[in-house]
Amino acid sequence: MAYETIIVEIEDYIALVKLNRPDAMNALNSQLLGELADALTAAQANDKVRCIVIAGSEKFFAAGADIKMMSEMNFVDVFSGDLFAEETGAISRVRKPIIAAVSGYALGGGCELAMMCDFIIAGDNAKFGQPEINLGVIAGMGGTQRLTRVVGKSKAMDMNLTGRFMDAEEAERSGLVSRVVPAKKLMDEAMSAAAKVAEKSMISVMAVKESVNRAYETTLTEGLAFERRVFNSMFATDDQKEGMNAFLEKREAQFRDR
Ligand code: DAK
Repeated sequence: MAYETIIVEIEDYIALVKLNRPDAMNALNSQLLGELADALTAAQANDKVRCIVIAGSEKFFAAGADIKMMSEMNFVDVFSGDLFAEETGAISRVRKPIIAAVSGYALGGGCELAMMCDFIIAGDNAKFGQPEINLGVIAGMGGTQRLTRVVGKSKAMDMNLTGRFMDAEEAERSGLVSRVVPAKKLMDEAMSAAAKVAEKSMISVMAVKESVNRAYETTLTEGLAFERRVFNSMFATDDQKEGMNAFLEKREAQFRDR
């Protein structure tokens, strides 16, 4: 599929997906989210991809869902069409790890897209926000849910009720992002984090993703039981033998995803 609103580059087992609607600050419309879902689904099926990075440009990751598109919609359009549900469902089903590299604005749906990724690395110029309240609506792809689980009720309420933006330093302090780096070094940092992930056993990587995500879906007791079961199952893999033997033999592990 030829894409018009994203650019995909695959190299060294990393798929770099760049959002590319510069005239609208990468605002998310059905085409962009559809292409993104398609590219991520293809990356999931591609043996040459072991980690995915989603990025915008230096000034904006994405300034939210496309307000122009939404301004022409009514309740029936949004409800009957189940706006963005299929696309976001496809993104959430990707089992390979996804890193968001956020520089500049990540607002509304842009912040929510970053939170759909497995972790966020931010440039020191990043600004996160859920300003939908200024448009007379509320967040619709996780801004009241994922954000609350990540930063807690008080800050999530503050962000969603006032519509204010959070800078990179506050985002790191609140646990929204895993690291903040100088904006100029963001892509190097994100790509080198992706390269680190890409060299692990894909079985362990997907198991980590499943287990951490389970923490958001269940109780601590259930989550710990799930983690234990997954841990035990790792002992059925060749990569567990290889990883542990390589450590004892003081050499690099050669994982084969088996
Ligand atoms: N949509 C469409 N165009 C946008 C846009 C957006 N979200 N954000 C910016 N643009 C466009 C501007 O209209 C402008 O276009 P031209 O006038 O040049 O044609 C261009 O990008 C540059 O914007 P500005 O001139 O405003 O640039 P500034 O540097 O002055 O300001 C800004 C940058 C990011 C602070 C400002 O543009 C801004 O406040 N943008 C809107 C941010 C926002 O309100 N985001 C939330 C959108 S609502 C759903 C799930 C989720 C959602 C919806 C439904 N369902 C599951 C049903 C999500 C909703 C949202 O995200």
